[in-house]
Amino acid sequence: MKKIIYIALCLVGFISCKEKPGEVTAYVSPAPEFCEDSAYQFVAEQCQFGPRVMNSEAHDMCGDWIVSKFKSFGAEVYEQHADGKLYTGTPVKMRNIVVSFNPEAEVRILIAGHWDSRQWADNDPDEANHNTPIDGANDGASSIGVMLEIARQLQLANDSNRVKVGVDLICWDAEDNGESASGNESSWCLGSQYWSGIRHIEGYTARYGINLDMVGGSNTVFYREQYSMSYAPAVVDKVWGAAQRIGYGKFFSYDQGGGYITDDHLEVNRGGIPCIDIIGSDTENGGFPRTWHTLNDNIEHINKETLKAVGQTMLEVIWTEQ
Ligand code: AHN
Ligand code: ZN
Repeated sequence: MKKIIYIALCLVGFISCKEKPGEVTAYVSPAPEFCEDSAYQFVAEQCQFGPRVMNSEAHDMCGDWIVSKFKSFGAEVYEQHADGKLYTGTPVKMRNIVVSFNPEAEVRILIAGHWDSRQWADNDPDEANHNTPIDGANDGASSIGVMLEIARQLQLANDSNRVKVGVDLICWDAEDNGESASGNESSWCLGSQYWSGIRHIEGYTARYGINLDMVGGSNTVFYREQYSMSYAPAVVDKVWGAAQRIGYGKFFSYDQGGGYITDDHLEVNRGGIPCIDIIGSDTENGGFPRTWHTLNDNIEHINKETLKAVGQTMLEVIWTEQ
């Protein structure tokens, strides 16, 4: 009987995976455990709507799903609907989704990512695919998948391990229909451009922001992006430091790489909130992930370990903020 109880206890310890057997760490994190299986499921569910390209039915339906999921995790949800125009001249109906936990808290952390997917696979090796929309499993759905799991953990921790700060999760629309390799910077990030000018709540601000982009790919590493280093070096230090502390230094590299990347974090910075970009690079060539803007950016190339590294680091940052 004793033996059975002992085995049962070991199993519980193992399944809860708070401490892996044989792993001795001096640091005990106050953060809950980020579940990468859950995040992966949220990525898969977005992909099942089909490509979430602007003005499409899949886009609208996935937007409704995102809103209802966040509400089910107990968040306050604001929506911004606005008219935009692609660089091609096409008018688009934009929808930013702003999700708040502890809306009354004064100290706030902003975490964001885009939920739309690109309408052209114009980096696909096969030119015949250049006008085909992409699933955007990594480029789009991965950030929202991580944010949904953060939200689920915030709700679960409500009774026993409640977080002290306010957390806002913003799902940007219309990020990914920019003009490639053109220098046409303002053709990207239409949703965050809009929000930067007109906030979901007048006068809204946050202590700092963290934008997530392509945070679920295989063969992925995160370098310190250069706009982030110029606008928000202390936030870069905080996030990369958190990652090293909990054992994800392999993913959050201090090597040179990344360069200056036009992304939603830039608009947040221009709006006066220091904001970094955690954006995936390919481990082999250091550029954008190999599936970037190709038809291969689908659920088959999503890696749970990458989701875990980013998600757990975000929980670490949230739960250690004073
Ligand atoms: C540019 O290519 C200039 N920026 C890329 C932003 C982006 C697109 N992130 C994901 N998809
Ligand atoms: Zn993209």
